Amino acid sequence: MKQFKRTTVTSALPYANGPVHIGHLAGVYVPADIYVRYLRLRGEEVLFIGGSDEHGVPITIKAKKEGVTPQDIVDRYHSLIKRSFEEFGISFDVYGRTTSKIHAETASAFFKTINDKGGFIEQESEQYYDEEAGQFLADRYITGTCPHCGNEGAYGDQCEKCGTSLNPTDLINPRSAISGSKPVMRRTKHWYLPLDRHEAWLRQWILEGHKEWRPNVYGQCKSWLDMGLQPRAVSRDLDWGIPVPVAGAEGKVLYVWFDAPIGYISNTKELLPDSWEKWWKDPDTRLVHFIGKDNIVFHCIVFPAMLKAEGSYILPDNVPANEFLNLEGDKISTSRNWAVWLHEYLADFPGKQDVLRYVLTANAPETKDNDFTWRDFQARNNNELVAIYGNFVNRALVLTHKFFEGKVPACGTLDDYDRQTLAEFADVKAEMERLLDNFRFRDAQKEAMNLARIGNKYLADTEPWKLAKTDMERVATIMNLALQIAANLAIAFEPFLPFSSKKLRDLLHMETFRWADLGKTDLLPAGLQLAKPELLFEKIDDAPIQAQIDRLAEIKKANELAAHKADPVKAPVAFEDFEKVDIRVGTVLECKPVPKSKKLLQFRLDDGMGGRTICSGIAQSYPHPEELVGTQVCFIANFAPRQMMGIESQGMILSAVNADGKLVLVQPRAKVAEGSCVG
Ligand code: B3M
Ligand code: ZN
Repeated sequence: MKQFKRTTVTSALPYANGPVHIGHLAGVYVPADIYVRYLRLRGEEVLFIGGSDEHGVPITIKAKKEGVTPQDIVDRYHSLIKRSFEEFGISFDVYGRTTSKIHAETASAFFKTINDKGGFIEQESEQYYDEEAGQFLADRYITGTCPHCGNEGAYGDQCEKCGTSLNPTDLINPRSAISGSKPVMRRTKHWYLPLDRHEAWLRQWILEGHKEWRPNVYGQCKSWLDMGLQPRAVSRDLDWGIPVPVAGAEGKVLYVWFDAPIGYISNTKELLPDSWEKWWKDPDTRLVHFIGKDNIVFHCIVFPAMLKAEGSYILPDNVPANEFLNLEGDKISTSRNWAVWLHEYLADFPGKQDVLRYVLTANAPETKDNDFTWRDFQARNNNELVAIYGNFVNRALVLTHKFFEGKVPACGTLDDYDRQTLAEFADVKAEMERLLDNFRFRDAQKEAMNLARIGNKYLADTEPWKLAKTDMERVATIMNLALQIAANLAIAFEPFLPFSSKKLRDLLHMETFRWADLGKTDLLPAGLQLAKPELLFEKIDDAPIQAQIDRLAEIKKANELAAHKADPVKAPVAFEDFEKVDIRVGTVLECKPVPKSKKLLQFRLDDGMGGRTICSGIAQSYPHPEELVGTQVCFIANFAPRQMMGIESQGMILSAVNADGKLVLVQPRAKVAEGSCVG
């Protein structure tokens, strides 16, 4: 194996069009962070590059929906995402963004270099154009009927109902999502990266040269290569992105997947304007990309082809891509709100970053898709972090305070059991290294926990609290050894659980903190004063776990309603039964969010009968409730009043559930007298 001088680690740049969730963390950022922390602890030269991906069509769509600019969207989510990563201890050396000036310059220069070398082909083709809006339509901007399942809301690149990936021309009755008009075909010119020209060396480089890549990564590359590579367009007709930097390219921008990976380079430049090149151009530098499986082709085939075409860059040495993490058995989905968002997790479980890091690594989708469940989260916290690691460390500290005034006692003569215990953890370091070097973080973390198990068992078996009556010398030896194991744990867990490791290291007043010390039994000198014991982890009760499970159940129900899963139509009811429900019209006098509730709006209605208050769970569909004042709504007037977040709600306001889960108020088309009956 080639010896490298330094390592450049990148982690996929998340799209700045929404917050990040546990799937992101488990798939990319926690593993990358573990790896980087491990290398740093070894004293190696390493650089950890992150940043937001701020171009691309989904961002423009979101902006349009909200009536704001794409820049507003990326500003909002860039800071939210950056903060989430900081809070979870993802230790980037730089977290940049692709709307930065330096990125535009870097990406343009990169494009120009390839263009000057004749590395692109220019080609005209027919694409959908919206004559009313006066613009070409990205695939996502075209909707129509799916030819496979008949879904009328399919997109030009995919039908989300049946999952088939589509070309815009596959859609029956295509419509522009911008103006609603029927798009026409129009000729347009684009720049293509001729991947076919790169196929031969890519085959050799990956299929022969990188057999050590993870089977999922290698396998995906092989199947792409075996299908034969085609030229790929690297420009788009769009007004959000980096302008194509050549004459005759007005109104065209670089395709987001062309500029985004260059973002790794720009962000390095931003951090190290004078010395960035050695991290990208020196053959003694090892480049490692951490990504999710949906990004494999871009990092293993397209980006390497770009780097090669440019000519002055190194290629990735490894691309440890993960599979997906599911949530309670279902695929994580932003649009269905089926996710655990990092900022929400921290609001619900403050200070428990390491617990989530631990659970996500324990269930890391390294070789296959994996599942996150709240029950497993609770069990791993209570049965592993608290009962093994935390319990052992706490015992060691408490007993040292009890018997030795908190000072590390001197180690006497070891007996056979001590030696056996030492032998058990003698290979932890080598074993962890073998696993970490091969990106097997899940098993590496298991090894670290195993070390805690060894310590826990050692104290349980030797029972120093009993010996204290008869043999203090023996107790001193046992406690010395236990404390040395605790110090080892601070090192072994640092890459995985940095917050608790830091806490432990402070409790133990550890001076040196190096990977090289792992396995040593003289980390804490005799006589060293330790801090007062504090718990590393706390038990998590059923109540907060149940609250999370309930929240997901509610979301699932809403999603099912939205997907019309309630079909077929419910059993028939008699007219006199229907008549029992008294539906009326009222005018909104006041409408405001209910404090501490994400879902509820509080309405004050003129109902023609003296007025009433109703709470309705539509807050997420109506971000500007004050705009509803003066409009009319339909409500059920004869529901028994009920308490909602401490407010008495006198009825129910009617709304329809749209396919995207958004609620739309049912409102009379013309103004009617307050209190009018609906029927
Ligand atoms: N933003 C896609 C994603 O978040 C894309 C990654 C870019 S990495 C250069 O999955
Ligand atoms: Zn379909």
